[in-house]
Amino acid sequence: MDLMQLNKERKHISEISSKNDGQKVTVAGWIYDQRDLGKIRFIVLRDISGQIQVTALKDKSSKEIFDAMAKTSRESVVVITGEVKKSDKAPEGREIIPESFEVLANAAQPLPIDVSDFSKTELPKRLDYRFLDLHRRRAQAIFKVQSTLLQAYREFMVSNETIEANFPAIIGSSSEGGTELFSANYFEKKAFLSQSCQLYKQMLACSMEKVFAVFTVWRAEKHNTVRHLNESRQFDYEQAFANEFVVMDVLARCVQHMVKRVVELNAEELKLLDVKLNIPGVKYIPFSEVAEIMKKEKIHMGADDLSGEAEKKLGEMYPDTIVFVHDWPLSGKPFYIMPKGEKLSCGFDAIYQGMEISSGGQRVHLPELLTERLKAKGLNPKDFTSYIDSFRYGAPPHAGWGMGVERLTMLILGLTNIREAVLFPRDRDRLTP
Ligand code: AMO
Repeated sequence: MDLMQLNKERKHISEISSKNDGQKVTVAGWIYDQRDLGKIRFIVLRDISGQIQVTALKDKSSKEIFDAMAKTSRESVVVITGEVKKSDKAPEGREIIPESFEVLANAAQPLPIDVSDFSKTELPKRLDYRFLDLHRRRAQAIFKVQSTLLQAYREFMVSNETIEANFPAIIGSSSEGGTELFSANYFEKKAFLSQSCQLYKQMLACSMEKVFAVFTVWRAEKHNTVRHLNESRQFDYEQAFANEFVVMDVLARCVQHMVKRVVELNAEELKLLDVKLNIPGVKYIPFSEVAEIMKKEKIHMGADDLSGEAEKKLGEMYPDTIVFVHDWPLSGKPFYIMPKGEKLSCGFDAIYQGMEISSGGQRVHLPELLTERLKAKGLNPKDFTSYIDSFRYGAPPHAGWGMGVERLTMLILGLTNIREAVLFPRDRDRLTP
């Protein structure tokens, strides 16, 4: 069928119900399953919206269609036109009796991975064939939810009168400390892939007041864990005339809105993934109090950082809650975080379902103090000249945060490995596909 015509005539499978009984429809999709009972042949056809049974009877269907239904391999792409029939036996009470059957693309056999809903193929192999893994409804469900998160983030930010921004991905010096940088050749100069848009979003907020971005970051961390990627995406936010408490409140409302939208728009996907999702509550705890709790619980954590175990404990104590751990020790936060007295800082981490989803804080907007903080972290202020200078000509106090897109997706859906939440993961061992 001509593709223009197909686009006009095609119905998505989810639009077809028993109410369409007797109507002629055209559907297009992938053959998910086939069954041959001799005189009757079934196909389960899948498109992005759902699945439908296609039933052909030896006596009633044309021989051509009856044969093609058995011959065409699983995951091949077909266009079927036929009559909708109400049927108590078929899933969702309806099926299609085919009148034409056109193969648009054959799928080679055997398939290298199992793409059924009950697939037992292990994650590394599925990622080797990610393009095919994305035929699976469960994989599709994860990225439909992620798409809602991305849209809901923009929705919230736009309603919050925040300006969307883009930032350079190639940078001249570190933004998160000296380590963990991927280097790149940039003509005669040494360059790096961006670890965050931190310095740029700060410079921008000092004129545009409220800015946000969805930004890709690269970190050359050598460890291979189920919660880290070498390339990940962040929801970034920065606001002028704000301290950490102002932006923690923005983060809480933003995540609540994002979760609410997933609940509203992704009921099918949540059901398929067996996830019950609640709009999270909010809890604020100073770092020192968390340290006390963990001491009592005999859970190890650092003097200036939480451990994975401590994050997990917070998740158990406060399920379905965004736990803001604030008044963080200064030594545990980057150079750009504003000190609070000698030992503490205006930095925070947000923990959700037992894992860090975000960190942020009020920033240092005073050039002299910033120079001092860079030196204290063993960095050379000369490498940050334009950043420091940007605060010399009228820069308001400001604060912000960054939140992992894949981390949030993983925690909302209870996935055990962050790689499930990235279309094409980049980790220590993986550069393709
Ligand atoms: P931070 O480094 O804590 O802060 O990152 C912010 C959030 O991004 C996610 N994240 C990661 N996700 C997967 N793999 C990684 N390797 C990885 N690293 C970070 C986490 C984390 O909480 N510029 C600051 C933010 C700010 O202060 O505005 C920053 O990048 O969810």
